[in-house]
Parts: sequence; structure tokens; C-alpha cells
Amino acid sequence: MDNSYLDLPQSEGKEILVWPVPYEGTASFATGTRNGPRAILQASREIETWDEELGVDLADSLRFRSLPSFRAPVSGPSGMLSGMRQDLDRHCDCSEEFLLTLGGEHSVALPPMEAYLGQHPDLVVIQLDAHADLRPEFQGSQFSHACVMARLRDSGVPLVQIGLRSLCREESEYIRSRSGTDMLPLFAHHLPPPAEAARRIRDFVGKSPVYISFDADALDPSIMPGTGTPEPGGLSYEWVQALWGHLLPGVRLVGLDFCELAPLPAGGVVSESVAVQCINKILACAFCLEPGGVSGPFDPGVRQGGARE
Ligand SMILES: [Mn+2]
Repeated sequence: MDNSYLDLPQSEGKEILVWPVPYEGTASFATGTRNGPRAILQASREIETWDEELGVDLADSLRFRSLPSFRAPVSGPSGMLSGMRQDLDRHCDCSEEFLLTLGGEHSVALPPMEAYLGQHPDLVVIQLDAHADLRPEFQGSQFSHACVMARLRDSGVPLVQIGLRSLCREESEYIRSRSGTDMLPLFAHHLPPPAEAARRIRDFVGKSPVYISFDADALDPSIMPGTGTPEPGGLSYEWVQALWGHLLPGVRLVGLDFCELAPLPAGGVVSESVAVQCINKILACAFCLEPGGVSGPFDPGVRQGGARE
């Protein structure tokens, strides 16, 4: 299998390590996230690296190096996590290297987040997700995809949650009890405009390094039908793409994952194409723009300090 992300000539620039993790051990509804990494990688090679809106080309600033695809052991979720930790130790120096992890179910985000936390004790995580993933345990496991942020919160990591709309009462009460302290929830039904959301997130993050964990189901199923647990009323493509232009230039992004993509068996490549565009916009806004705004010639509103609506 061709593991390369995008179809770039050999170039200079910041190296992005790409790690396919085709694991689904605890899926609770529709399955298929084990096919997510391959679908994303395939789709990526069909997509333009030039960003017309931003006036930048990923190929000018970035180069991608694929890591060996993770091979999950048969020993269940805890064996998966320890196997991922060993591979991370071997392949990625999280003190300085940037890792793009492609899931797989959302539980695969935990080892990369832990590894970055180990190097950056003041790490802040931004989670895009329909679900809070804050259950203490789910279906008998503490390491289910429904618990991944609960395990992260065991370490006290400040957490921004964007697109929430499907959670249990206990999760809701917990989030509301922490909101305004070390958690910032942006519910899907109360989303501010992207610039306002970015301002609130920036205030919350301060100067801390940031890790983004992107669950495909944060997006509305009308544009992201290929996911195991679709929830209507999700983020629009335009909203989430605009957020990064306001938020990321100047923020120290250290790592990223995109999880829960389950390619539709009937064919059609909408979901994986949307996933690649979402990943590319994050990378472009984090690494291809000047701090404080857009450097490209095509969007004067953003170029003048990012105050576009
Ligand atoms: Mn989810």
C-alpha cells in the first residue's frame, strides 16, 4: 500500500510525520474506521495542494513522511495503547516533531496526546467532536473511544470541545461544572461566529502549545456521512475551515489527529475528501501563514489581522 500523504515532489520545509493507525476495537455502532487511514491517504493524493482562499501551497512549506502503519495486537484496548506508546517512542520525538495521526477510532488519539503532554506539561487540547468522550468507562472498558477525553482529563489537561451535541447527563453536568475554569465547551447549537470562537479559544489557550484531536463526527453528516456515529446538527464545513484562519496563525500547534472516518462501503469518496481538506486547512493555517494573519493575496479581510467574519 502506498502510504504517502498528498502527492508532493520532494521538498524542503517543515516535516509532518504521518501515522496511519487502522484500529477499531471498541466501536459501538457502525464499524469501518479501520479503513479510515487508507481512504484518507488515497484521497489526499487526488487533492490540490494549492489553497486558493489562503493563497498558499502546502508544497512550499511542508513535507510529509509516512511512518509504518500501526499493527494492533490482539490483546485488546490496553495492549493497543501500550503498542502505540512503544511505536511512538521509536518513531517520533514529540519534543519537536509534528505528528499527524490518522485513525481509526478515537481511542487512538490517547497515546499521541499523552506523548505530547509528556514533552509539554502546559499542553492544551482542542477536541472537535459531536461527543464529549468523557465517560469514566463505556461497555466495560476505560479505554473505549467514548472515554478518551476522560483519560486525558485524568492528567488535568485543559480542554476545548467544539461541536458537542450528543452526551450523557453526567458528561453534561461535568462540563458545565468545569466551564470557565479548565474546560471551554462550544456546543454545536450555540456556536459563535468563527472569529468570536477563535477569540475565546485564544484567551483560553494563552501561550500554551496546542494539540488538535479531530473526530470526523464533529462535522455535520450531510458533509461527513462516513463515520461510525453520525449526529445531525454538526459543524458546517465553512465554519470549521474559517475558524483555523482566525485561530492558528501564531498558535504553537504541536500535533494533530483525525479519527473516526469510516469510508462508506457503497463507494463515494466525499467523506475522505472532506477529511483531507480539513487536515490541509489546519496545516496551512498553522504552518504556511505569517503569525497574525493570512499572507496570501486573495483575502484582504483576513490579511489585515484576521478580523474577518
Ligand atoms: Mn465522536
